[in-house]
Amino acid sequence: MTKQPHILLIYTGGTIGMIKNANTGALKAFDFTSLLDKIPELRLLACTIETISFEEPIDSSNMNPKYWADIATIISDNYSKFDGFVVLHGSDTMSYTASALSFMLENLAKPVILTGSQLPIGDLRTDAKENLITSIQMASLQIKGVPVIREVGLYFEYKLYRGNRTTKLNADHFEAFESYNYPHLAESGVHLKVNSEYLWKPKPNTELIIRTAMDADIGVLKLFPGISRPICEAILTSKLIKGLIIETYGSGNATTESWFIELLRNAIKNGLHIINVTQCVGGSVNMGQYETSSQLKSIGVISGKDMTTEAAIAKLMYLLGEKIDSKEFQHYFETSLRGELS
Ligand code: ASN
Repeated sequence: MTKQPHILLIYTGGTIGMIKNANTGALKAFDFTSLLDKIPELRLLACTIETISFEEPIDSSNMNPKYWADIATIISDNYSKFDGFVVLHGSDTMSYTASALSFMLENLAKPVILTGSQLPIGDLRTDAKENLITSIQMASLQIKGVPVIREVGLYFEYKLYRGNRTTKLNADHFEAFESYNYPHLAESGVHLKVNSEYLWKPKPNTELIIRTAMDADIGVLKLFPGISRPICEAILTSKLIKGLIIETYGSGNATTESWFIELLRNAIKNGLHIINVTQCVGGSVNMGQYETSSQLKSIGVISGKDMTTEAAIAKLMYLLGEKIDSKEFQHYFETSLRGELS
């Protein structure tokens, strides 16, 4: 008999494990051990499961790079012992964590699947059970003893996505996530259907390296018609900031007003890395397609291509944390490292 896959379930918090406070009605995290008692179905799965929990489970609005490093370290410390990892996480910032983990876990060759739910696991109409059970099944998929998923995925409401391609786009629907610029990796229907051609293929014969030195001295500036000069100036001349993501219009367009371009030009000259990411949920930055983006390209703005803002934030923190040389920064940013851009 072949050995059953051994899965580590890492509980960080989120709605999935929350319970209503009877007095206030507010949702609050509760002890993880009782979470498993709520799903006896887990014993029916063709895998063995061990669990590990954050000492203090958190609402994912409190997630930060230190917690990302904790999750990456748990995975790395247990990498040889387990065949796959399922991370239970709040949905609010799950796409950020999925993106960050994808960069932190270099040469990952086993499944790391993030999931959570919109309703707590104890709720009658909960989406938590399906999300949890199918995530464990996805993490258990193997062909001849080799895991099928060998990257950081996000499973929610019948679909498995590449984690660093996702965005949370609905606070109410069970279908809360989407990946507009990359096809989903697998779908759960009557059967689990894996889209093998879209799966990440790790480099063979490499070892997992964890890289947890994220540098969070960054900013995101979302453009809007009427954005004021003094506010842009305050951000772009700040000595504190090392990298700035500008969320531009359409295919990477911005106002051509000279004060704006000059501010960007000077900031870049002073060593600030400026990344162009579109405000659109789908599609790509293509600087030079319109006159309103040609200048951005010529002054050295880096293209975020079709990356989500979540992935761009994680990548910026990661490359800054790795102290990538200024000369190589643009090259690394514009190159796919973990399938985060096309
Ligand atoms: N606020 C919750 C969280 O992100 C939302 C959820 O999990 N659905 O932790």
